[in-house]
Amino acid sequence: MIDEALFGQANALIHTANKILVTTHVKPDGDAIGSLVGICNVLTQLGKQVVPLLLSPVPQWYQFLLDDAVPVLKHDLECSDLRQGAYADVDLIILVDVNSLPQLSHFGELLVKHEMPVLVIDHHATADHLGTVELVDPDAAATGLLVAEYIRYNRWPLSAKTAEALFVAAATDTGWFQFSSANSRVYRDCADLIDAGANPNEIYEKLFQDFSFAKFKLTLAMLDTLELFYHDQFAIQHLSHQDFERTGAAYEETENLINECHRIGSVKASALLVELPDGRIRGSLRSKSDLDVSLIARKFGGGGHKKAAGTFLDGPMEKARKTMIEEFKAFLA
Ligand SMILES: [Mn+2]
Repeated sequence: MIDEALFGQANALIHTANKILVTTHVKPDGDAIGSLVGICNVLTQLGKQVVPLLLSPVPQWYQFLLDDAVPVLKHDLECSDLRQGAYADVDLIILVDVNSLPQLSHFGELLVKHEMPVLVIDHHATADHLGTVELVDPDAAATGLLVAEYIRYNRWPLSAKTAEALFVAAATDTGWFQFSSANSRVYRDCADLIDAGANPNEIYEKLFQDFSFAKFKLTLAMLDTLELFYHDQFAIQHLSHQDFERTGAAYEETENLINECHRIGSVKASALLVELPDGRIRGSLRSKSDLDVSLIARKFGGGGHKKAAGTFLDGPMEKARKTMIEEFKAFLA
């Protein structure tokens, strides 16, 4: 839970601000986008000028959350554009679902250069303490639920659109309530969001029953590489650049694919290695045991949570694969 005094400090920042820039981490997931939409909606209702900004494109299956397209840095505008046009005279920055510089890419470089108040709303354990005020609770299952808590504290009206966005945040960060993070607090908060207009059945169809055929073919390619180690407790799989070209799937379409192998009873932890167009390897790590995969991610400059973490590794694929198999040995062999 967040100290109420901190909510008061966050309010002070918001009340004195005229134009607020809201952003989130690179490769935004459901929690990132849901939290961003939620806080933007509420601030707009309060009469604030709000300028959202994304640091990577939104995966197609989250598009339904956005009424208007949100500009993407390095795609729709350059860093130098952030001092002019719609982004001129910003006097407060809000970061949701992120408190770490590497996760902010080019925006992080700007952030450290300029003296501007920053409000952080986040639930990650890894923190660079980027905020003037930080609403941070690593026990929260999703940042979206911290946004919901902040709205509730202020008794700000919760629209159906906002409730839907925050429900998506909670539902996706808990693997549709399957992870151990889905505790009674999550269900209670989500019940409130449903009462406010979120429709779980509709959201489920939009998120999980709307795959492209290309994504399905990509899943097959990934499963074809699946290998188990250490008495079948560690699962590793990979996707090459060619797999994306051949199937026509987009890079964003790997989200949640790693979880498939956790349906195997013996599997306690897993890695999915994805070869990027520039030759780097993106490693996603998952655990469904006490094994803390963020420890492994951090060794390579990455980060995340105990049960879900990520990092970049040097290529080629075979080298990255051997490195990961070796890293998990200490935990599972
Ligand atoms: Mn999150």
